[in-house]
Parts: sequence; structure tokens; C-alpha cells
Amino acid sequence: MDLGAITKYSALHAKPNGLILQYGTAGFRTKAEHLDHVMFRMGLLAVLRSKQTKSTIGVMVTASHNPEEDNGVKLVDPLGEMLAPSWEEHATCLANAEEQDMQRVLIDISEKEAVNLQQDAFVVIGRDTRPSSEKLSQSVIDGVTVVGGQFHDYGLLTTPQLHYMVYCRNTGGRYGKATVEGYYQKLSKAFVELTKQASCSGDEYRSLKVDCANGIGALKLKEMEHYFSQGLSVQLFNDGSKGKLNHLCGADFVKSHQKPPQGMEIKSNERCCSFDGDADRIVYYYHDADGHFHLIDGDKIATLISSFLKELLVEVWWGDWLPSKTRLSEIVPVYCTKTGVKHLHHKAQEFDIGVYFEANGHGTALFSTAVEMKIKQSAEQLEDKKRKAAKMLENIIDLFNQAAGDAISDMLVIEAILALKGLTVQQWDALYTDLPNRQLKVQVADRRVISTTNAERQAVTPPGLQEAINDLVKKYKLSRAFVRPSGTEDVVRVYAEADSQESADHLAHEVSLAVFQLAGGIGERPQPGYKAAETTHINNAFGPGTANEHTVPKQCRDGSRSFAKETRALRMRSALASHRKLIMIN
Ligand code: 16G
Ligand code: MG
Repeated sequence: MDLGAITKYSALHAKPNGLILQYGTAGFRTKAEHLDHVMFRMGLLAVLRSKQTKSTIGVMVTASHNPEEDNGVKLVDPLGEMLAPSWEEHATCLANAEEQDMQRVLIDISEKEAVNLQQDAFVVIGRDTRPSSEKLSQSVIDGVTVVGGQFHDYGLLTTPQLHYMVYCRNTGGRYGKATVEGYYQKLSKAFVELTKQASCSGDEYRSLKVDCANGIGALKLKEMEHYFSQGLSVQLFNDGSKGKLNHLCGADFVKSHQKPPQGMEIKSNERCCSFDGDADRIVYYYHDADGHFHLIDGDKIATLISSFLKELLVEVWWGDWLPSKTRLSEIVPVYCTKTGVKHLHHKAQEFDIGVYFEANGHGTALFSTAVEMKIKQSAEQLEDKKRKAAKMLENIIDLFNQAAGDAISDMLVIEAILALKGLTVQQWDALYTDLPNRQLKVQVADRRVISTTNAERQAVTPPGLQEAINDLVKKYKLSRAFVRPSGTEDVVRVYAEADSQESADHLAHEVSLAVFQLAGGIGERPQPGYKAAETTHINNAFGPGTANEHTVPKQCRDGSRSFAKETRALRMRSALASHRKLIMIN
């Protein structure tokens, strides 16, 4: 390392004195004007990580669903995953080192991680459409080059596209071609193959309104549209030609406010969806004949996908690989993890097939190499219906972005399934009914006083908080409530559900008061009654089906549906995660 050059260039990307940032669940995120030094240093760090792993590392410049003025950066590890936790800590130390300490921190990291500095390094860079992104990605490039790293700047990309590029490059092209063209072709080919099999070809199944949050999703979908247009026609809204990024539109807005984005006319029963600002999340919605808005969030997306995959798996292997005496209900484990895509992703990797989604619409499906090979083999060796189902599985594997949750890929998966099953958006929505719920946030002096266990569903500290929650929950029917510190905002998240909206609202309020009293609340005491803004938070990522909690209990307790129906939906939803058992049975 040429330390002199690093010092010289670092001074051109000087850190504002005293500024402390943390590499959180989605990297660094703050106002764009505070990020120049962070970008430069993440360029340096990406080179070290690349040398250590002897692989290509990705750097994405985006602040996803945050306001246009914000920006952020995250590093992408060799198989397209989120950065390893020990390197998140290094990222935080490096970003916060004062100018004079920067060199030392860099050397410390290299030593701790036994980085061979003679090793070549390669970094790929992508950015979203924010006005600040181009300059900030140039600062990343400055960091990469000053320590002798090679790079490829992809320019404008969705976040999942960058993850895909990293994955492709580190698997010698086996996963796909590391170009946007390669991405479009891989996904579109799989989609068109799949939808060719759909018997219902009526227009109602083949057109979709897409709110692109005035972000990168619009650009990429426009480029890609003609590749898949024989299977689906998309009508784009909030395509960035006039509105502001994420302003009154996008997946996070729609999910938090439970209403359609601005600028989109919706006729009754029309299928619509929203991407977020960097196109790694998607939610669906529609208006019923009475004009009521219905949101179809990540939970229902997971339900649709897993039920479809399970049907195909059973079709291919029932009575063969999978002994017919196996009860389907036995092969359906559902797991909860802490909030954050990385936790879900790692859990899903433990299975031969793992499907994960946060309620906020971030998710995908992962397939082990063993199961992919088994499916390929079945598609070649089996006959008739079994072969057809195995072929569909082959295509659906190609259609998923296994490196990261991807709004474009998920949209095509969902559209293919709806077309193949001949399902309307209402039929999909009716797979199960959510219990009424409420999400709130509470301001406290230090949110770290709240620690949790059991996938963030139980508070361990401060003393007495969990007991207080337990007592409150007992007052309501079909109720439960959780609290946890946010990973992206300086607040505590509160989630409550119960048999009626009124009860859910009351419970959420009472739990907020308990947090305020026992965890050092600051500012105004939580008031009863909820304005949309109060229930809105950056990611809306708490509660069932989000990062930490899938909807199983909520569904089981929903009195509005027969138990048989509920458990059937539940089994279908989780079938996928169970596939490891199929392998074990074999
Ligand atoms: C980040 C995470 C998301 C999580 C959310 C929780 C990624 C790419 N994103 O946006 O998975 O749901 O944080 O935020 O990991 P919260 O802790 O503020 O609710
Ligand atoms: Mg995003």
C-alpha cells in the first residue's frame, strides 16, 4: 500500500470532524453531503476485502427508499450476499477514523484479516438515480484506485442487479453473464418459457401497472420490457420523468400508508405493484369493487411462491423421491430470524430450497446446488406431467435472483405464477386474512437499552418490560405484541395485533407507554389515536412476515377462516423451506 498516496487522496475526501456513522443493516445511510469520505474509504475497504477473498466485491451507492437528499453505500460479498459481520465492524471503524488515524485503522484491518496485499483486487460499482450518486460513486473509484484495485463501473443499476453481477463474476459465468444484457436475457427467457405454458391467455392476466418510485427501477424496466413483452405488458408510473424519488410513491410509501402511490389511476380489481427506490422491494395492491384498497405484502408473496413451488415439487417427486406416506404437514418448517435481509438470507441458505420475504416486500428464493441438479436431472429423465413440472421448476430457478431480493425478478415470478395458476389478484389475496395490527415507534434516549431474544419477539432488558407487555397482551383477544430497537432509525419499534383494529390500536398504544416509561422515553408521551405519519417508519419492517416474523401464528389465530383452510394456506406457504426433508427422506 502506498500510504503517502492514501493520505494525500484521503485529504481530498476529508471526514467532517466528529461525524460518527454506523454500518447498519443496509450499509451506511445519511444525508448525501456527509458521505464523500465514507465512499472513498469504502473503496479502500472493498479492495482489502477483494484481496482477502480473492474475489470480486461490489459497492452499491444508494439509499433505497430514503428521501432523495439522502444517500448510502453498501458492500456486496463474493456470492452476492451482504458483507460479513466482522467486516461491517471494520467498515464502521474505517468510516469513523479521524483523518490522522485512517492509515493506522487500514493497516490494523489488513493485519487482523490477514490480507495479502500483493493479491490482485477487483471491485464492481453501481449506483441509483439520486443526483448525488454519480459524484459519490466517483469517490468510491478514487478509493479503489489509490490502493491499486481494478474496477468496473456499471453506472446506473438496481441494487439487485449489482448483487447479480458480483455473483456471476465469482462463479465463472455459471450463474449468468455479468452484464445488464445478460441479466435481462436470463430472466426474460425463463419468464417467457414459463408463461408459454399458461392456459389462460386473457389480457386480464397479462397486464400490470408498476409504480417505479421515480427511481432506477423505471429505467431498467424500460430497457428490459421488450425482452418479456410477449408474456406481460407493463404500464409504468412514477418513472422519474417528473416526480421526486420515493416522494408519495414507491413500495415503502404504499406499505406504510396503506394507500396507492400518487400519480397512479387504479380501476377496480386492476393488478398494481410498487418498487422501492433501488428496486429491491416489491408490494402488490388493488382496489376492490367498493373502492377499498387492499395491500398484498411480502407475506402473501411468500405464500404464493411457496405454495406454487410445493405443488411442482410434489408433482415431480410424490411417491418417488418423496414417499407417498409422508404427510405434507410434517415437511413444512417455518423459521423466524432477527430483522434484516442478511439474517433471512443466511437462514434460507440452510435449506435445499428456502423462500424468505419481509412484509416490506424484500425477498427471494434460494436453491441449493444439489436440488438444482436433481431438478435438471428430473427434467431430462422423467416423462409427461412430471417432466413438465420439472421443466417449470428449472425455469423458475432461473427467474429468481438468488443473490438478493429483486423487485423485477420477483414481479416476473409472481406474474408467471398468477398466469400459470389462472389466479386473479383477489384470489391471491384471499389465501389468508391478516389479523388487524398496528405498528408504532417510540422515541427513547438510548434505544440500546432494549435488548431482545427469540428472533426479537421477547424483550430481555430493560427489566420488567417483557412482563408489562405480557400483562397488556392478556387483556385482548388473539393478541400479541413485540418491541425492538430499530436498526435504521433512532427509535424503538412497537408492533401489536388483536382481534379488532380498535384492540390492536389500544394494545399498541399501551405497549408504547410501557416502552416510554421503562426504556427512557423522551419528548412527548405516546398519545392514543394514530395518524398515518406516526405509523410510518423508514422500512416498516416489524411484525409478522417481516424480517423476523412470518405470518404463521397470525394466520392460525384468524377467526374469520376455518382452521382447515388456514392450515392449508400455512402449509402451502412454508412447504418450500421443508424441502431439505425431501432430500433427507431420499
Ligand atoms: C434495512 C434492511 C431490511 C430491514 C430494515 C429494518 C437490508 C437490505 N435492508 O432496510 O431488511 O427490514 O432495515 O429497519 O438489509 P428497521 O430496523 O429500522 O425497522
Ligand atoms: Mg431498497
